[in-house]
Amino acid sequence: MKAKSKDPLFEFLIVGALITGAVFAFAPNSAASIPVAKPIDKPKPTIEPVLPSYVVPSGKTQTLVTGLRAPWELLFLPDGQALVDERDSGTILQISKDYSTQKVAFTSTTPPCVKFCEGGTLGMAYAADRPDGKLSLFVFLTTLTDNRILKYDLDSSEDLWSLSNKRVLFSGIDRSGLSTTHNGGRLAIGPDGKLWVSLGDAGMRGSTSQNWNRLAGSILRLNLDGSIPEDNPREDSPVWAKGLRDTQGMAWDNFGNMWTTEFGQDTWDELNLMQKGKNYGWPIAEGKYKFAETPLPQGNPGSDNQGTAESPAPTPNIPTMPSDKELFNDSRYTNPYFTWHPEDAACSGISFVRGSLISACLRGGKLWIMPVLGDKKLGEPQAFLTGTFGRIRKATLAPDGSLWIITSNKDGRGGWSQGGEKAQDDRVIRVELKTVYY
Ligand SMILES: [Ca+2]
Repeated sequence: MKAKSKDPLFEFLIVGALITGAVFAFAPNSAASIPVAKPIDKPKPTIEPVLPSYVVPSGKTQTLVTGLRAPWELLFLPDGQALVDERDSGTILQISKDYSTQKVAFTSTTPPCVKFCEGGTLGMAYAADRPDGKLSLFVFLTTLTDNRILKYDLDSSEDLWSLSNKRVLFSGIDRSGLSTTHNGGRLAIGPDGKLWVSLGDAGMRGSTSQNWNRLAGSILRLNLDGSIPEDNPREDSPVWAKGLRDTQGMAWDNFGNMWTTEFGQDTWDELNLMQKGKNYGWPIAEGKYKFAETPLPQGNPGSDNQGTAESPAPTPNIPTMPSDKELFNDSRYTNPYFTWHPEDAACSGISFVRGSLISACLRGGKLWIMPVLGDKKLGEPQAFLTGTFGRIRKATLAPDGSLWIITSNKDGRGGWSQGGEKAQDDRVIRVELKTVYY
């Protein structure tokens, strides 16, 4: 019997065809092409990556509270209700969830000055530094003799907040003579849990702002009991930075960097990146330029260039000094990160909100928003709400993710028109935000 032919080449081709067919049959895309080895699947991330983004107003706004007069600070409490204070009346009000207001306390019934006042009941901040996590409220107050920080117990009962146990935490901060100018006055609890205080030069320029032994013209850093932290730049000194003319805004971004807004004299307002122990140049520099200082006038030392578009700032006695001629470059002093002309800025409060630094501007009547692009790196400022609500003192992140702003049209600087009418009151306005990806 003739054995079947077992041609080795024939057998190789048959076996090869069978194997290839089997491989193609089991391949997921058998119609595709030659199978290739698949990489081992990596575990899928359970959290979506956060895209670089920041926030800006969406265009939707809503007036929540009317009838205020020169509100200066707006804070949200842990239960979602808010506190707002009025600079001149010394009233601290609660804004309840239905947007009604109730008086919580008076800091003082004595106005600290008569005309062109910048002082009064200014910044507020709170911390849970009492037993059982109970709260304390810190309030910045200008008196007839000084600027000082009050501390209260802050408690709530049946949705109503109250203040008690008023005491003076820290006093003796310089104030100017007639018109209480350049007080600074913002308070904040920093990421380090300390109480931060932004000040102005009290109208005394270099004699305070360039003197480390004077409180005015500085950023102060305190423990919550009013004592001096051991890791401040100078031993037994609350002064953390110097060379400031009038700083009313402090905020920390997600990299932990501290940013401040500062009113300039005539030509340049500033945004500063704050660093421990640094000197920010006033009055040797204004903005990024050398400041041509002239002798201080007697009496009223001048006020911040916060005047309105219609009404120039009340800066009698101070001659206009051209300070944009010579760039300032001196390693002993730190130049600002951004500058604006006062008519476009005069920014008071600043907040960090979801990737944005948001500064609220008086004379400019707008929000300047700066995207935080990285560590110590900001995108170009963008302007929003220009002229819509008049002078804006502060913008605060609300618990629902929107922004609440407080106007300052009744602060004695002429007032802005609202809808063609001179503003009759100050307001709290809700500004809806939208996210911008880049
Ligand atoms: Ca400066």
